[in-house]
Amino acid sequence: MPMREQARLAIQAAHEAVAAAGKIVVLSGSGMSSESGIPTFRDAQTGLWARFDPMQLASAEGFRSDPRLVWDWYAERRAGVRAAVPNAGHLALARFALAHPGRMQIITQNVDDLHQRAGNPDVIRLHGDILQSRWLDPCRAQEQCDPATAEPERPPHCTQCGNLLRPAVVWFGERLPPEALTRAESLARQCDLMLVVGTSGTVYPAAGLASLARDAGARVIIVNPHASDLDDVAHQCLRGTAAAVLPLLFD
Ligand code: BV8
Repeated sequence: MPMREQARLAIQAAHEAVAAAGKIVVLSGSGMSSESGIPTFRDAQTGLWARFDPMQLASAEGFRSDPRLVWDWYAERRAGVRAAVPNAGHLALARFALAHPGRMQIITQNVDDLHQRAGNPDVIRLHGDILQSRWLDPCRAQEQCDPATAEPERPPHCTQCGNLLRPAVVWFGERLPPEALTRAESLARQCDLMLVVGTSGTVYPAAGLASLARDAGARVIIVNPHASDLDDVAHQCLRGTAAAVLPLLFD
């Protein structure tokens, strides 16, 4: 069978799975934002960052060993997020979520805000928010020092107690927000269909949500132009990009 016909039938089968599903969960990774111009997490770091391992930079020890370097890496990524706009994939998901309240839940590993800016009313963020900052250590002052008053250095620090500001993301070796993870696990166990979009499936416990869904009887469909570590968990792998494929499934 010609490839084009195979691809058409695959999209048709996935479209039918979406139409038939009462409860849909979308688990997204950085590939979801790739067509908005935000580099994926494991793409070779560009320019200055090419010689650094993102796993090292995205860690508390990496930050403590060189706060300015890591702060600058996040500052550059923040600027990229602010300059980016939601792509056709984000918009297709948001349109569906708004047209079918309560039928689809986004669970994202991403730290950008593109699902939210596309209009999704309720996004579960497993790895935090790159645009927010919080204190590196618990504030010991009687009156909690206000992060907004931090001295604008790289990184900003507290003039009262010397605490540093850090990005409000979950670093490697840090616990995911318990309420977000618990809610995500519960939704994964209850859904009829899980779409896994733009993730290599290498980071846990987030990647484990696909197996939770599969083991609970959900259909699992991957949208990714390349192979991923979750391919053997999926019933179907659509070899295409988020912005090209998702509008075909949801519009
Ligand atoms: C924790 C925020 C424990 C920072 C990130 C088993 C169980 C539990 C933990 C572990 C475990 N095994 C190992 C661990 C430890 C570790 C881990 O998973 N390590 C891996 C790498 C081996 N996990 C942790 O440390 C987690 N914490 O477990 O804590 C604990 C318990 C109690 C008390 C204390 C501690 C924390 C993990 C969170 C790390 N933070 N982000 C930041 O962003 O700076 S993770 C980071 O990776 C991003 O959030 C990113 O989303 C995420 C996953 O990567 P992907 O999204 O998949 O991106 P990637 O580049 O890899 O792939 C992109 C994909 O897109 C590719 O497949 C590509 O083909 C595809 N693509 C490209 N273009 C497109 C596309 N797809 C569609 N369309 C396109 N256009």
